[in-house]
Amino acid sequence: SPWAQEPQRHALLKPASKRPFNAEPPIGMLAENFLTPNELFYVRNHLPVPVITEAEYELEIETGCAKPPLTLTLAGIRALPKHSVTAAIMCGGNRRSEMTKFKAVKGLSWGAGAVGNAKWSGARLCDVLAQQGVKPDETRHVIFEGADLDPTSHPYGASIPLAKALDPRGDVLLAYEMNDEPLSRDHGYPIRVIVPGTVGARNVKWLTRIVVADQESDSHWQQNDYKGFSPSTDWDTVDFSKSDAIQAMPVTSAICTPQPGSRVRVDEDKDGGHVTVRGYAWSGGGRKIVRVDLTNDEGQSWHVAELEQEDQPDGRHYGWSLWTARLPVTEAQRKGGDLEIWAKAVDSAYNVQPEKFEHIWNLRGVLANAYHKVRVKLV
Ligand code: MTE
Ligand code: MO
Repeated sequence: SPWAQEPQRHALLKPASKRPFNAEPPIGMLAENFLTPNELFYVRNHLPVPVITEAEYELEIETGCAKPPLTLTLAGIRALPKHSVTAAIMCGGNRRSEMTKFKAVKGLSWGAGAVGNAKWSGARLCDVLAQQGVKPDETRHVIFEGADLDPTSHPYGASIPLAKALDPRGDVLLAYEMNDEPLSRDHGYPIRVIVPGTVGARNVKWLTRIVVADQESDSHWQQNDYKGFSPSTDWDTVDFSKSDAIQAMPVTSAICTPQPGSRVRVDEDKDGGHVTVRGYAWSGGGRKIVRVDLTNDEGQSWHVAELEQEDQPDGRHYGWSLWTARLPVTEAQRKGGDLEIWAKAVDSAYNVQPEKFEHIWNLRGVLANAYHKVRVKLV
């Protein structure tokens, strides 16, 4: 069985599916650490985890340039200049379970935990490609293939624009470390590509082949999945060839604590009762989070959260931001006993989350970035 050699996983990762293994950590724990602990980082596998030994591992690079294809070993990649970047990786289907409540979508029912933030280290892809003589070209693509094979022996694959791969500020890495540890098998041992600011699906794990090409990857996941559509497009009308593959992700945020349905204590202060709310926010394309707004009265009053984030320039701000807010609670809200808290984030382009899922609904349930709304009980 191809499933006989799956790795051990942390007991707190709750599977959305077991074969292939897909799981997110308890969302209540996500905002506890700026760098998500490796063993609690969500796992999204489409296929069985391949078995790769360091001795056998090879990465093939075909650039179509005058130079012959290059084969790199793990030692060869480790010998290149080492570069680190803090980047969140988020699945295109993160928060799908909220969108499907509006109207059913097809896909794994992710909560808000199909995201994690880590320090990734490895060689820069731009250095390797430049060394091979690859010249900037706005029309070309870089295709990545994994060692994980589907039942017809086709590998998992994805592609990104060549411009992103060659941009030194793009920070695309051939990564061998996650938070200063060697990559675990679930996260792509021994090498995965990290494409900061870009949807999880393009961050190909167990990377075995890189091809510079005139076309995007022809893989299922590039062509017929991970694309957005109009709310009026359904399975009988959808034409995947008509939509662009998702690359940079839109701005989003989520409330990690309190959890929906939980009983929340009101803190007594000299200026009245308050509840403390904590969560994450992130935007794709290196756009920094500039503000997170919270309301507990359906938007009549907003409260600006305090941000915890790395000091990185805008356009290269790939890590997530954690945030904390203290929300005042009125006497009437205390008497009523119920509170609904909403969060929305704003990025450096002043993009803001849409209020409702209704107008961004799409049949695959991707890009689910409406306000995060959490209802709690006050005690
Ligand atoms: N790479 C390979 N080879 N196979 C996969 O199934 N899944 C992709 C991406 N890279 C995948 C892959 C998807 S959809 C996501 S969201 C991220 O890996 C998840 O990365 P993680 O499991 O390290 O969190
Ligand atoms: Mo994903």
